[in-house]
Amino acid sequence: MSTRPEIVLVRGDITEQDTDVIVNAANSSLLGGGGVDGAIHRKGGPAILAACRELRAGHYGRGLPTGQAVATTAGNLAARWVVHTVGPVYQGAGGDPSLLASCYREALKVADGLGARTVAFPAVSTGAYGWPMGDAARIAVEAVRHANTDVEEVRFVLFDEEAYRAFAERIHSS
Ligand code: AR6
Repeated sequence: MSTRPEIVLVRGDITEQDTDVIVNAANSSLLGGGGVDGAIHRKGGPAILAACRELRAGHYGRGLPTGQAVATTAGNLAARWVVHTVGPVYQGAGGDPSLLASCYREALKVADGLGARTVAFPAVSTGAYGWPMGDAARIAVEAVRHANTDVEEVRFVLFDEEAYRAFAERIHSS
């Protein structure tokens, strides 16, 4: 039976996490990029890109749509799987948060399908895609809190102090 996952905050580098799954803030091409995506491919090695290319050659011929998630091997990383999700690009105040919430929900669904119990997330969309950190933290924490999942621990891995504070405020304010 699903219970609410425990939420843990860590300041650090997501590629160093030993969770069953680490989530990649990818783009629709699944073929790599900067930020978290670049770090995961660099450290995880070529097996991840090879798996992404296979996905593109198969079911995801047109790429992974925004708000969805898909798993690959984690290559040389300590995690067992990488779950790639594509966050929305921030379109300005009043933008629709549902696609960003969907990234967290869908990644947890994929993790459930794998039998994963621990999942590490970065702050999706808050780098190259420009989503303001405080708002992104609110959306992420709410989405995880309301997710129907068997995952026992969700670890938000925040790269800098600003991100860590934004998530800590959200967790402690409600
Ligand atoms: N560990 C944890 N967090 C990190 C790390 C890391 N190693 N590196 C960066 N961050 P971004 P997005 C933080 O740009 O906004 C890529 O090129 C970073 O400080 O990685 O969803 C993709 O290919 C920020 O707070 O993801 C896409 O094209 C957060 O992770 C595009 O960027 C997310 O920043 C996706 O943009």
